Amino acid sequence: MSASAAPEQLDALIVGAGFSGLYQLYRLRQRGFKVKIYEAAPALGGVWYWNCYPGARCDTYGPLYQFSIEEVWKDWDFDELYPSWEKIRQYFEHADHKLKLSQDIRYNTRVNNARFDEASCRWQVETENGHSASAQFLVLCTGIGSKPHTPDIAGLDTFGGRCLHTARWPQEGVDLKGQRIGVLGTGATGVQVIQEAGPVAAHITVFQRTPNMALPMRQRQLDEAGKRALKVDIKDKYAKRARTRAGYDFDYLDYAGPTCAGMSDAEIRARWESHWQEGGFVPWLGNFPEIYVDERINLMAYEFWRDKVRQRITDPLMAEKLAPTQAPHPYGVKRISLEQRFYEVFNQPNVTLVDLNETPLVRVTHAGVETVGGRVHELDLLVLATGFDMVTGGLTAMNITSADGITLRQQWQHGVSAYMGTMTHGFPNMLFVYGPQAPSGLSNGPSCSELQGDEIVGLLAWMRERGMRRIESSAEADSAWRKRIDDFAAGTLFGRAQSWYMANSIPGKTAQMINYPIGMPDYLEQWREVKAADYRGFDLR
Ligand code: NA7
Repeated sequence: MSASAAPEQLDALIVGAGFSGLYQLYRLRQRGFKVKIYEAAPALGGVWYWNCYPGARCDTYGPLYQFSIEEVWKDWDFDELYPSWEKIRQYFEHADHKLKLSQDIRYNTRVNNARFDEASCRWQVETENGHSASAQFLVLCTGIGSKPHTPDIAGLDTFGGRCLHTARWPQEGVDLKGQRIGVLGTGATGVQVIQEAGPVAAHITVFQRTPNMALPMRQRQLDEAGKRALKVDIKDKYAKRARTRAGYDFDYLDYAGPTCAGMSDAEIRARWESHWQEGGFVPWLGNFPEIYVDERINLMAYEFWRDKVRQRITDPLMAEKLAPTQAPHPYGVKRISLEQRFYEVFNQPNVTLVDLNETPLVRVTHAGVETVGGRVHELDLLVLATGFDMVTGGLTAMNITSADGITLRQQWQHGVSAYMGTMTHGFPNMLFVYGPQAPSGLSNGPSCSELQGDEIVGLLAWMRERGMRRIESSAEADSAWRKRIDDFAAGTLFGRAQSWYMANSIPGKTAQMINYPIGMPDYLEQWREVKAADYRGFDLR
């Protein structure tokens, strides 16, 4: 792309071509807005462009991991219940073909700077490749996992082998066969890499800080009948997303019931047994709501999980590391991952588990990773499955400056306050979807992208109908929104784990509940109330 002299004039500039950005493009264009997406990658798909590491796959089952737009879903099927990154990329190409998205996307165009100009009431935007735009609205759709986190580890640059972050995996792939591989991190990504590399690597050394309370995925291949079965009632499934806490087509009401009060422990465990056979997120999102607030029920849930997992691990010492007797943190308040053969990998003779709490990492050397006591784990490939500066990182990575010269980074240096999870005071006409203080990380991604996205499209169309040009959340509304979230979270067990939900897994980040934890129905109810009061909390002109 060559630098163009005059700024591109737009009604709305969207940053990011993942689910939320593409949905905004499609819906705003339908409403007659002149709109473009600027996307850093050379293709659409958001995280699914960058995260092409071996085994990368979605933890949401296929029918719910799509747009609810009939034109797109009616002739699309995934070939597995939980689709791989390769298939999700093909899905985005299909959506592009159907909705003609790419004609309004500038690829290889990373937004560097954006500044609000009060006089024109427009955002002035510059990109890394020298392009510029002037837009009335800046709609940020950078997703929750677009800024990879590389920990500050001594000697990382001295490593003689290859070191790769999973979110910057080479597009041409990497042959893991016969290699001595180290994997740092056992989050959703680490689990997937480890179970993929296990069968082919010469040796794997897993560096674990916190055990993952992973659940059985119960993956299956889909034949034609299986694909057809998943399409039955699909419209009802999409409609139901607005009525469940996490934007899925099931909830605790479908599996556990509204409460476990009055049930014996044996009855509760019997219910969990059937959840376990169901697999996927059912033992988590389909569980009794008490698991988030009641320490006794939560501990029972942990012990149920622990005992199930330990049955699959032959070495008792290994079992104690992966599923400890004492819960490392409450069950379900840190992102649970789905696994297919993760625990069996640790029964292989070529797998070493290093407990970083027992033997902390000292440095990376030319040969590998050195832990306390001088032991060097020799490696050919070091995989950093160390995650992201989740939820806010993609937003604060851009130099976004308010009319008063305050950057978004400065604005949020002591934590985020963002009314309706959509705007922050001082940054007029800048809206974000599937970002901080919206359901986001506590919701299925496409569900939040669409349901919150519809509210934003509706808001911008409402303004246009009334000839309004400027919107800004009030400082009071921002603070009240943050308080609502903080107060709710304080009554739960979320604060008892270090996690990206609580924004405290990245050194230096202000600890706070960073998503909207009260559930999708409540979030949408807040929108209904705000709309009924002519968008109360927003200053509109
Ligand atoms: P996560 O879930 O943030 O996991 C990162 C992992 O890396 C986790 O196990 C961390 O341990 C570990 N980590 C991070 N920094 C370090 C250091 N300095 N030393 C040792 N270990 C470290 O990222 P993922 O990529 O797996 O998943 C992100 C989301 O993408 C996921 O939740 C889904 O929503 C999709 P910790 O647990 O903090 O002790």
